Amino acid sequence: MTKSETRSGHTRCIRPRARGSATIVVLWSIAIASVIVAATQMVTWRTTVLGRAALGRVQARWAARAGMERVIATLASHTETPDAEDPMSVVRDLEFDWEGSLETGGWDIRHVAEGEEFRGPLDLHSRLNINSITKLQLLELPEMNIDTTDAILDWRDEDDEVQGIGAERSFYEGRDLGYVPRNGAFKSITELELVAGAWPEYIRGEDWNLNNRLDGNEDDGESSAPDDDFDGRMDSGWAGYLTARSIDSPLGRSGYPKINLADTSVEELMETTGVDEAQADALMTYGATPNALMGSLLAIDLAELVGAPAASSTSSSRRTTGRSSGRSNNTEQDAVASLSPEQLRAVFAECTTTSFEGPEVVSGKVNLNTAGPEVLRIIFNGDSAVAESIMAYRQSRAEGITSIVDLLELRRIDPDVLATVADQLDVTGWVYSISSRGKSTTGQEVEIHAVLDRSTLPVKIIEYRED
Ligand SMILES: [Ca+2]
Ligand SMILES: [Ca+2]
Ligand SMILES: [Ca+2]
Ligand SMILES: [Ca+2]
Repeated sequence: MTKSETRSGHTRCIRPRARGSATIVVLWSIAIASVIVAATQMVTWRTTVLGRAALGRVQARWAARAGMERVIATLASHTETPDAEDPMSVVRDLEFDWEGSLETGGWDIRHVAEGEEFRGPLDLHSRLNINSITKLQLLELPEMNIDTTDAILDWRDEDDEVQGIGAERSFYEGRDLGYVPRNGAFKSITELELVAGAWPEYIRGEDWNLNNRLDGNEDDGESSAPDDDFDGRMDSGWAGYLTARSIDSPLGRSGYPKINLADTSVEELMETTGVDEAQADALMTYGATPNALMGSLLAIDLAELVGAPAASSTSSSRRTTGRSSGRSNNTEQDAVASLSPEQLRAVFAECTTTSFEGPEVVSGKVNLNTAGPEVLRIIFNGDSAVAESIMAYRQSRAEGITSIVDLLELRRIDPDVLATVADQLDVTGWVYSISSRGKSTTGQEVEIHAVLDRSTLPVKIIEYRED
């Protein structure tokens, strides 16, 4: 008993202590456990949030990508089955693609051109190609001066001879710039920033990231770079009027490759364009002369171009008469009838004097249906009356301008002037710049910027970046 008493007494003495320390251990364990739980919860919560953000970004990215794929499909269908009578149809269809949604997000495609916002992708043929723009046209750009104009021409010409007051290799070497002029075609519009006197402010204007959209930092005055006038309108630099990406297509309005006037047959020309034998022969003779330009056909009579006698007015309007009189009279050079407006349209739609066989891409032309008034003014060497009359004419017809030959109907346009710039003009676009903003249902945003080329099929992505 005593033993047990003592034992129990002993135990009694010890137990409370043991119970106390056990309680402390338990309390500590609980405290530590709750810290661990809290920490784990925090980590889990963070992981979830991060996971959700990552998932949101993926969803936004795919929404943006879906918008781009939609545009690619529209572009491909217009290359495959072009509508020669309605060059504005591609513009309307692309406008229609400007927004769309998936289960997990949606896209928004728009662009600013000459200060105005438009839905859908930007036709890069609404701008002049930096590789074919002339000196007079360059001088029409805002803040442009003659030394920079010459330096731009020096950059792209193949020699090292300084033009006027331009800059060639020796200038760049003398300044230790670490680079010399390309002496070849500009590959991108940002390459222009390497040219002496071509400052980024002149080139980018307010569109600092060159996405053809007015972003927050581009319309907040001095609060962030770049400096802008905070007026809600995107004031473009040279990049708003120029591009290095537009490409001329070897395809005619029919969707088949264009006929090179220097390399065809009388039969092929007659069948494709509806000209008579003597006219076909004259077109081929002209096409074989060095530096033949399509534009000359707009200002100079075909007979005069090849030094042939002109057909009388009665035979000139009758294709069959022209052909038979030509045949009966084979000792002398055949009389050549003037091309009718209809024949001229067909010749411009399906023929070319440009060779598409070399390794270099052919610089793109300006699309008369999408160029803004300022680009049109620059092309016509600063003549704003011509630009306005082209804009008015285009807006009066739903299908737009179907052929450069249409411009001969405009009183304001001098055919001789038109002939000099005609080879820089077209009625359709082949290369498009797209800024597709994807937004997930959770609010994450991803912007895809891409340049798409439909001049041949399949449509090619020639530039791509994500922001
Ligand atoms: Ca040069
Ligand atoms: Ca921008
Ligand atoms: Ca700013
Ligand atoms: Ca502004």
